[in-house]
Amino acid sequence: MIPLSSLPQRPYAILGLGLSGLATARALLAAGREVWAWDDNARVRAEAAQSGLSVVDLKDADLHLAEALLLSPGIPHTHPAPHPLALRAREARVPIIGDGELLARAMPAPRRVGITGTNGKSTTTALIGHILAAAGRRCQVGGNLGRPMLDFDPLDDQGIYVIEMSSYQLELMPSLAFDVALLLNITPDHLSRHGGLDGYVAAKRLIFAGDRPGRTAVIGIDDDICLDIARSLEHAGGWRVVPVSTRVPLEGGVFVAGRMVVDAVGSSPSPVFALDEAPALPGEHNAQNAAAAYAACRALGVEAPDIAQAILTFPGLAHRMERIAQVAGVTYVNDSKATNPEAAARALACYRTIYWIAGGRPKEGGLDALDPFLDRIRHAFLIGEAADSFARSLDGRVPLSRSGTLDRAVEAARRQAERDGLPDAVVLLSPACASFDQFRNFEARGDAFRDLVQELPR
Ligand code: UMA
Repeated sequence: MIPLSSLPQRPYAILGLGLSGLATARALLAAGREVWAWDDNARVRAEAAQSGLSVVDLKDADLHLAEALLLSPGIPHTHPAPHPLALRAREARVPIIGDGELLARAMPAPRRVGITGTNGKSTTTALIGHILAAAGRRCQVGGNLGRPMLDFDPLDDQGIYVIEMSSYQLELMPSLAFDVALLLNITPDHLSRHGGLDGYVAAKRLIFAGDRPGRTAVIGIDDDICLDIARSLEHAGGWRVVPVSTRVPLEGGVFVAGRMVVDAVGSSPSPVFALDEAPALPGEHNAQNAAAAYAACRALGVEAPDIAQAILTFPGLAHRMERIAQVAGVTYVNDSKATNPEAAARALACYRTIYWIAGGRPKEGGLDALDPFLDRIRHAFLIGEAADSFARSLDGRVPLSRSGTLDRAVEAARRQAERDGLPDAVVLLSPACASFDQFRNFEARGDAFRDLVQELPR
């Protein structure tokens, strides 16, 4: 936990008692600070009160007395409409900040790596943490990835915080400057929350807002928005900009040629590692993640061969194209985190002989995103509420059966994959649906898949 005893003594109002709000409350209380905790959900409030937190209805509190309103990242403060308590805080001239702001104020010395972008930021964050740990660096990894920043261990000036930053979080942390800031890519996302694309891009640019000596910006330049941002940072000066591309060779950057990551930051380009040797990083999107992580770790002084070695042993993130096992020549991959067709398409793009387990509670919109990859599917095994609608969409284009439940789907996929005996066969759980019809959440669905695979006859 981050020690917050250097912070001012006034009370802190906390709105939202999810992961980050509760971690903030714990850290402030441990530092002897007064906490006024509130959540709009009565059940959450009751649980917080039961755990000993002082629940205070912030609409009746005198916010002038508070040092800050600590806002959970998911709670809007501008668009589509500000939360009423954000308006009250503004009227009372109380700063609205997030947990990372307290981390920045309490722990100025350790180095910080911030990772943002529309896609790939969780994998890149975890990969950087993996490489740094393998290189013997003391680091703490979290942020939007799941571990709240105030749950981090305190570090000295040799330590490194590796933080995944969402656009929501970036708006709430004016002092959280980064020594190495990564912007991977930008495509439209969270638009209503940021009042449109311009607002979303402005939030993402905040990753470069702060000032730290010797700072490095690692920017994926394969989309026009990020390319513009890279150019404007270079033009403005103050940052060493390292561009990253999976599409074009770059002078002074890191790029991917074929499946080889090439370091062209120095005088002559040198190949550093082959992506095909990293089983947890399939697909073009992971090529960008790996190249960006490489550039960031070089900026932190890790030697190229050490990075190359560590990338090969990266286990990947749980539930995201997570390779579970190979049984009787068939590889089993858990991509339970793919809760919509776009995410499932990214997984289907990575394999050529797929026994696909899909379905659950369907999202709005169709399966069009999957069209380019349907010829890779040897058979689809459909489960959950989506089984009928998916079967109607895919009928005649993909051989399919309605398995109903995950256990039946795994068994049927195993039998068919083993019977076909094709090379590189993959049984892929990438549901393109939410899990709530049959599971508590996508993690429970992925865990159930892992258990089923581990019980398969070897
Ligand atoms: N709440 C209110 N009033 C509201 C809205 C919410 O009181 O008007 C309360 C809810 O009842 C709930 C709490 O606020 O109890 C939830 O807060 P939160 O949704 O902001 O989430 P946390 O649990 O604190 O988790 C946050 C991040 N969530 C969001 O940004 C939405 C987590 O990212 C992050 O892992 C966690 O902090 C730890 O740092 C998740 C996420 O979905 C993975 N991120 C988005 C994304 O990746 O697209 C940005």
